[in-house]
Amino acid sequence: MKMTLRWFYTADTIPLQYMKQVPGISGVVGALYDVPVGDVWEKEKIEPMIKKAKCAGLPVEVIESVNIHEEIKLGLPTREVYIDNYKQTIKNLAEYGVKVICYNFMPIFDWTRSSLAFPLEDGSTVLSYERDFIDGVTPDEMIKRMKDDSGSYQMPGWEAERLADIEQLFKQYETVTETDLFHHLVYFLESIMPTLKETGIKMAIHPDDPPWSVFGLPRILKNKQDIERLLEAVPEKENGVTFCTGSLGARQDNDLLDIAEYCLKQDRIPFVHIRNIIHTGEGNFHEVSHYDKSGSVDVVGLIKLLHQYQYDGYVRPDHGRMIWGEEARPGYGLYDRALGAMYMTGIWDSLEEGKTC
Ligand SMILES: [Mn+2]
Repeated sequence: MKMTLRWFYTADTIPLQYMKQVPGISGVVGALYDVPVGDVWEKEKIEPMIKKAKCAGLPVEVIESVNIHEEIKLGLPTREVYIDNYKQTIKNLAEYGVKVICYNFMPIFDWTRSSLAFPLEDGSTVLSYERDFIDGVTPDEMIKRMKDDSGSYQMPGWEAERLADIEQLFKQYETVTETDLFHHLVYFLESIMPTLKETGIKMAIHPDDPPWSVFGLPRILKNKQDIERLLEAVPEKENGVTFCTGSLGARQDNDLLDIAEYCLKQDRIPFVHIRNIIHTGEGNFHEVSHYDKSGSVDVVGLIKLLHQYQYDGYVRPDHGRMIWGEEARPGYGLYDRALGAMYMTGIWDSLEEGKTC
């Protein structure tokens, strides 16, 4: 298990040195934030990002995310240009030591929440999801809420330019079924497969967040059945999953350990996001600390399972609470993620000890 932290590069308020001070951190999960979705990530831009992290002693071997252009998701003939660009981006990233690319295939919205600062009893704040709220607002109102809640921070996946023409985007998806969307994903993966084989890079799809349809848009990565269908349709190891406990765990009928074991058996999890949440009603949940007893996710069980499979891929604490008066991008303060990282490393190490007895 390689423990990492997500890093927002030039937009991050947390110095790399602080991340390095968290014991057991082996690298950061990086990205470029000034390249429009669909354009090639040029080497001139990749190099300074990778170098900056490397100089701080934190290699970037995972990228989160190289987002997929809507025309690929929509399956339009013009997707070929964007697929070619994606292949070039993969080649460029491979030259700088990148091993895994995290991405998602959710139409329009990367992830959705009703609040980015839901107060917990202990005075900390977290991200939350209330089904009735989301069901009762328009996408425009939703975008405004996200913008207001995030203050001056740019939330990943909520880039203003991309969401400017929201009505047009929704119109384009009117005739796209879940089956269509799935075929478009398979087409994309098959098209880039030779490049993945040539470079050794693995793709790790992030599950839908939340794992059900929002605003009537199709969703194809919600549960075990969806994951099975994808792994079987494109059986190469380069087609993997970002196992996100917070996303998949938002559905009470998802058995996280069962899904994880299904994927681990086939070596199909290049990247793990560990986030704990608590269910507060059907379709309602909020995030909590990574501590197992804080929420509904069996964090200890998952790490035991990873250890059982001698997992050597990348893990990162996903969203943390905002604690100790820290001001940072919602979900991505340093303090609670550092606690989470140490907690997970501690569980892992205790299992290592057990092995030698
Ligand atoms: Mn995640």
